[in-house]
Amino acid sequence: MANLLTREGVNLADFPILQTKANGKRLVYLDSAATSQKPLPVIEAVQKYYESQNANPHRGNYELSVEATEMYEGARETTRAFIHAEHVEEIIFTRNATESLNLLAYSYGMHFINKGDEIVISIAEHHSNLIPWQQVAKARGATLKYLYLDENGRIPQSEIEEKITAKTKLVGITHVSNVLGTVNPVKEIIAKAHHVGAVAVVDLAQSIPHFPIDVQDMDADFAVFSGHKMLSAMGIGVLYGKRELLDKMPPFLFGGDMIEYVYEQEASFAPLPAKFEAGTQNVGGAVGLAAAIKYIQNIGYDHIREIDSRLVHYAFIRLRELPYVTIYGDGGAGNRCGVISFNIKDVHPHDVASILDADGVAIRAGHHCAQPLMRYLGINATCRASFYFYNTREDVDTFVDSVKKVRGVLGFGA
Ligand code: 7TS
Repeated sequence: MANLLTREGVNLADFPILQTKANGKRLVYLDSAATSQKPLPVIEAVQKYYESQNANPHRGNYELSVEATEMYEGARETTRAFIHAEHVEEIIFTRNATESLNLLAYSYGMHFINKGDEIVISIAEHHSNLIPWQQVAKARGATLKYLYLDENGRIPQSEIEEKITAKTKLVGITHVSNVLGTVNPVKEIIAKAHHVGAVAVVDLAQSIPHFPIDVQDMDADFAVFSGHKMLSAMGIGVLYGKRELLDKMPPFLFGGDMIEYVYEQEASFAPLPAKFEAGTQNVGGAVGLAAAIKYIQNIGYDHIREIDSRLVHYAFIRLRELPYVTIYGDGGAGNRCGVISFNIKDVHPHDVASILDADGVAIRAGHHCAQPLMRYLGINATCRASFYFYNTREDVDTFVDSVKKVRGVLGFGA
């Protein structure tokens, strides 16, 4: 195999999929905001689990089940340390960020938000952190309010000051926008939420692959993320919650593993975290998540940030040379994650994605599950290229060369 060490010292041989072809061309994968690719240590940890460690945890009294339990609970501790939660029982495993947010909507929102209360979220939320709160607001007679963005795609201070008030009972905010890549001032927003007595939910889905997270330093009441965007398999996600809040919330799902005693007409429930983990859990997923965390820690967030920034900056410079390209959000590559949303004059994003696909370049086109944001920006859809540390400068070159062909292919002048 060719030398697959990139200039930045990342071992691309760890990512077998990046050695495959798309439409006969070298795959240039620029859709990591949708899901990241998986390195061999993660794939191997999951395989090893199924080859030699698989059993239903918490149930059996035999060696294998004990081992599966240790693997599962070990992954919980690895996750706790990774996000700097205080207590291990504050880590609830779910399927993904979406399920974590629905758990919160049902177990917190439907019980602790009341008529006349206000829920505040940003207009840039992914539907997963928007529709659950819409449902809560409708069911409970509360009002859903939005923090709108300035022309650079940032939340102005005045929005935070004016919208989060004594009526606000819950603030939901994404750390990083999956469309604009902008990094929101979550610490400041959480502080303001606490100042008015509201709880704050932070969506870490797009930030945790790129930034070190400290939920205590942030002072988040709840935080959610998906494993699959940070190198692990699909089907495992996390809900973090402060213990005193999780303790007072009723269970979301009912069934096996989450009970203490069950009688014909009544049941009492297990303490955290089991209270929120009904049914057989995704142990292989948790094992893979722990391996992904170790992989990220071995590379180091400083290094990841450096590579991300260099790639995004370079892509910005090259795209901005093209007069027919509109880039959304902050015009600079400043404080943003590895996401660039753009459109090509007169060309539908789906056509752009298809033309790039023929060159082996995988980008996303559409509304990115953020229709209210699209409407706010006055567009229907964008093209989105998203980068991670396994991308290279050559990937950016191939991408931009392909973008340059688009208008010509469709018969437009330059
Ligand atoms: N929150 C944000 C900010 C996201 O970007 C996503 C997924 C989710 C929540 C939901 O994550 P899930 O794992 O539960 O689906 N975002 C995207 C995306 O941008 N393209 O595909 C999925």
